[in-house]
Amino acid sequence: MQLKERLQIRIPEMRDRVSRLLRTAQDTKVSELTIGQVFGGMRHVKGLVSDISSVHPIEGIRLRGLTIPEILDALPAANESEIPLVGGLYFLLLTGDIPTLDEALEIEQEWNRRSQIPGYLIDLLKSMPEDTSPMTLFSQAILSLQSESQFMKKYLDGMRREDYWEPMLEDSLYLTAKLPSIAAIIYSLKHNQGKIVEPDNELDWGANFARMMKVQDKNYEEFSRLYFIIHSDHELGNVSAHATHLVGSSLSDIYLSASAGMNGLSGPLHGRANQESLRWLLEIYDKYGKLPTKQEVTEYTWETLNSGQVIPGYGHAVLRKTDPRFLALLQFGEKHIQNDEIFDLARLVYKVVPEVLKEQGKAQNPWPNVDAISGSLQLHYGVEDCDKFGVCGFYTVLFGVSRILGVSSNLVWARALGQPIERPKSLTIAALEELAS
Ligand code: CMX
Repeated sequence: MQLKERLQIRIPEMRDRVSRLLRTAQDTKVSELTIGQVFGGMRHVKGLVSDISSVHPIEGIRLRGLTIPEILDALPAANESEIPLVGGLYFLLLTGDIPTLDEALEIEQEWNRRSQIPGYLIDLLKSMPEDTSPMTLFSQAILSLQSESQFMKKYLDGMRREDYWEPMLEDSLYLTAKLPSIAAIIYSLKHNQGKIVEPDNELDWGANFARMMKVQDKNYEEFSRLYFIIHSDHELGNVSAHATHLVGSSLSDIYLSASAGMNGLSGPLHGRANQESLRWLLEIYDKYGKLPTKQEVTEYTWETLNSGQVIPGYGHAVLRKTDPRFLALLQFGEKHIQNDEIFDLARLVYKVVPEVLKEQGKAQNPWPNVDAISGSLQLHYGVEDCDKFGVCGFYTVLFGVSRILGVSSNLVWARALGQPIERPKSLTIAALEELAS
């Protein structure tokens, strides 16, 4: 496999760089910590290392050093597609190199070889109460594959530490290959009487997902590729990435680790914001029974803030400008979507909410993140977030499908570089009081 061969070259290079750093600069200070940061979710504390992505407050995410527009430009696309293959993104995340079309297609083939879903996973999902949340199903589905872990088998057989990354890579390919099917099965249980569409091995990851979702509009294939590329990673410190990394640091395999990450993604302040954001847009739309005016959106925004709630999809812990992932989706929608009042409302909200948040003066970042618009686009293609019981959360599953590409790449590298178990120190309040006195 070209991917594995490339990693066999990259890993020794990176090991050399890390051991040189540790040999020559082990005691160099990286970060100082204040009491405000200890109580403030460790914001801006530099305590993790990953080359896979980094978030700049103004430029936004860079995946392997490339901005979102650069990624969309640089990665290879198949046939007549405008949006690159997700397989190419996975190659880039894992190796740091922009793949050729051949290398991107090889990942797609590797995924297709591993795409079969075991019967027990489907039985498990079918056995759950009908009103189970989609993210609970998603996390359980990932966890249920744990008995397939090559890493665990080889670990128990006494594998050498420097070889850990290889079965981790195999497990990561095995899991990521199945994610589009797992998501589509969850959707079919919720919306299509559990009628499962088998993956087509001739199709790529994004197109296969669109097919299994039974979305009629062919453009959903392109949208799915875009969606899965832009949500894949957002630095190692965000909750889903960090939870996966933390659990993985105890040498838990990818299934145990990624399922923990997905439980973190389910929170309303993180990945669930995409469903909260659409719910908020639909509430405004329902209130006025039509596309509201700018004035009406302004009033509704103040009502939400005055009732002590946040405006979902706006603000960010790191970003201080409009999220480029938001802009990528906005541009896609403006090119491909006409006459959709919910998408138009998301665009109108973009004109209103930052001004209101600035006037309120609390949020450090009044600009939208990716979650402010993604739901309006999914809904345009007929993909719903909520089921007939009013249980919502399918959009967070879609975020998770993509995010596992990033967190699994990080775990392969954590194994390759022999990263240790994570164990920061906690202090009592009395200890902090003493420090402050
Ligand atoms: N609406 C209203 N108030 C907001 C706000 C928003 N969208 N964003 C921040 N604030 C408020 C905070 O609640 C905080 O208020 P208090 O001082 O009363 O506690 C104040 O502004 C300062 O917060 P901050 O430093 O700007 O933001 P944080 O780093 O603490 O939190 C985030 C970041 C994303 C949790 C926050 O902006 C938020 O709740 N946004 C809405 C939810 C959302 O969109 N989450 C998705 C983030 C992206 C992702 O992970 O997927």
